[in-house]
Amino acid sequence: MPIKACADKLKNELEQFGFPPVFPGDVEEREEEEESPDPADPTKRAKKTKSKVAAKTGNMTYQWDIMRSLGINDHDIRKFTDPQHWLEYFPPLAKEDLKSLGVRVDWRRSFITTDANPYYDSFVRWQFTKLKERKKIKFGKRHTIFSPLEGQPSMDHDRATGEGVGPQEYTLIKMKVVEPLPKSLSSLAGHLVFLVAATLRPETMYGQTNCWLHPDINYIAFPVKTGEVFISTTRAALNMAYQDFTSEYGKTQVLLHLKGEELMGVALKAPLTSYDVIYTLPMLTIKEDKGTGVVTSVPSDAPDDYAALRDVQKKKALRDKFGITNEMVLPYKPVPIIDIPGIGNLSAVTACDQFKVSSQNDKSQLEKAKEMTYLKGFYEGVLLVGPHSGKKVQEAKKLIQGDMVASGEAVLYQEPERSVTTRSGDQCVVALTNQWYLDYGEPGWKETVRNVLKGVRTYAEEVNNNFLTTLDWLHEHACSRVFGLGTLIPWDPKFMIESLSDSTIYMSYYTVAYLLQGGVVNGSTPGPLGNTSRADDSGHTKCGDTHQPCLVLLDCGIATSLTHFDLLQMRALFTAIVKGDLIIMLM
Ligand code: ANZ
Repeated sequence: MPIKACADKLKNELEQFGFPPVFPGDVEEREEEEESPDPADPTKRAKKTKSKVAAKTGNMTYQWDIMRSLGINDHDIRKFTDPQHWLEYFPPLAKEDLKSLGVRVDWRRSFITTDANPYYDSFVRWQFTKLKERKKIKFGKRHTIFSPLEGQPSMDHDRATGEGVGPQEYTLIKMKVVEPLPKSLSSLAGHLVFLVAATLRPETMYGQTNCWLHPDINYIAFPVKTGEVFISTTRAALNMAYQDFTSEYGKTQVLLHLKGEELMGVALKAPLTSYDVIYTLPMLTIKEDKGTGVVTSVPSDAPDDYAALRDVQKKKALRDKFGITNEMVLPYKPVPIIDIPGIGNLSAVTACDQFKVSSQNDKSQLEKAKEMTYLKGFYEGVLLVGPHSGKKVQEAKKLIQGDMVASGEAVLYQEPERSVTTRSGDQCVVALTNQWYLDYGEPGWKETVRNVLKGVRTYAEEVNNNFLTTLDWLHEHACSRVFGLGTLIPWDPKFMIESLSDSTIYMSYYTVAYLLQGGVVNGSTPGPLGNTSRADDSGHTKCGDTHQPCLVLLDCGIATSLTHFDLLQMRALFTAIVKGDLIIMLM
């Protein structure tokens, strides 16, 4: 995938800037461009320069410059527009470097891991055919981190930033704009218009007192499939468009561009709250790159909301600036909806008082207040209102979410937990995409793995615990893609096998590679075993059918964090179990 992305980038540069290319501006200027701050979050670019890509490229923007910095001449650089050339050019150089480092390697076991090598290709096809036969691979629409530019899911190793980041589910609360529509929305007359607030706390909707918007953030109004009109940030709308909210997949039709300040003091009907009408008010700490930029306010349980509501109630100048009248703010008081033992039924109020939070900008004290209320609220809080009154928050959360979704008052929405950018620089969304996936969530398969784990002795107890935790959350995992290099899915060759899925047990290939290939990395000549057969469509090769015990060596080198390490090992375990082979894990 990165090879294909770099080859394509180079090709585009040559098409755009000629050969040898003449780029606009000199290198210094280009580096400055790269460092200019992101208007939404000035701290962001500073971090970006330390990213993996920046560390590897020294901040060079063009692929051409990167190739040149490797000492490759202009004529030869051109050849790198073909991704296959990378596979021929770099392996011998890497081998020389490793040799000069004094690394002791059995070079007979070197091989290339794409379909450029028919032996490895067969091995992967065999593995996936087996998984398919045992019904462990399924097809369907899944939520995945997705690059709109590349038109396909973006897996960990495709990313420049955001490794390990997954989709985060929010409940979108539909807050209906009361008719007649205010002046700024008058062109939408005849439509049902909703401000959609992203929340992780649907069970607190009984305590809503107002809705927050940032006066300086840009919002858009766009139609969704149901005929209703939603208002959110453009970024959130794009995520929704990739989750089948809009009539055309991946597209939003913008009806209106609006600045937050144009939407202040708008009257709304919100679900579950005891207040008949609530109003939009300004909050200056809203983040543009999180949720929809529309935030519902629950001052009884959210310290941020209590502090901000107090600000608007106390500061007349602030109200006047945004045309907020007294009736929109002063009558609204925090409503007791959840009791937290030891803190009480207005936990945010208690916490803000205890930590002397001075305003919505008092970040450090707000953090302490949130720490005190959130965790305890989730585990020990008990709901005081509504049909689920008396139930624990933990339990009520899903029930209330389900009720609101069923009644059409809320919808489920996902976005990346944190910003994810691809190696080609695209900002990822969460998309519903059709793909092949490994069903690691299947209870029977999980149970087998759990039983195997009982017999696994680990040096540290923590490792075992991490395995069990990973096993708990592991669920469906996409294993197909449409872009990059690799092995085609044997039964559906318009898809390719995602490259971490094909390599969960690739370490076992080392045990036979020297017999099959004898060190010819692309397998172009047969090795000592003289096996020239390519896998047939069932993926069977001589190697696969002899059913040799499969030795799975797990490679710490590709694990970037403990979580990843667990995940890879766990996936290897799932795969190996299906094949009924012997597993030896080296940790
Ligand atoms: C109602 C609510 C009640 C919330 C409650 C919290 C506590 P974390 O956990 O940090 O991800 N929110 C949503 N979008 C936001 C944005 N763009 N900028 C600032 N805050 C935003 O926070 C999720 C919560 O942050 C969401 O859940 C929302 O407030 C707020 F007792 O909704 B909550």
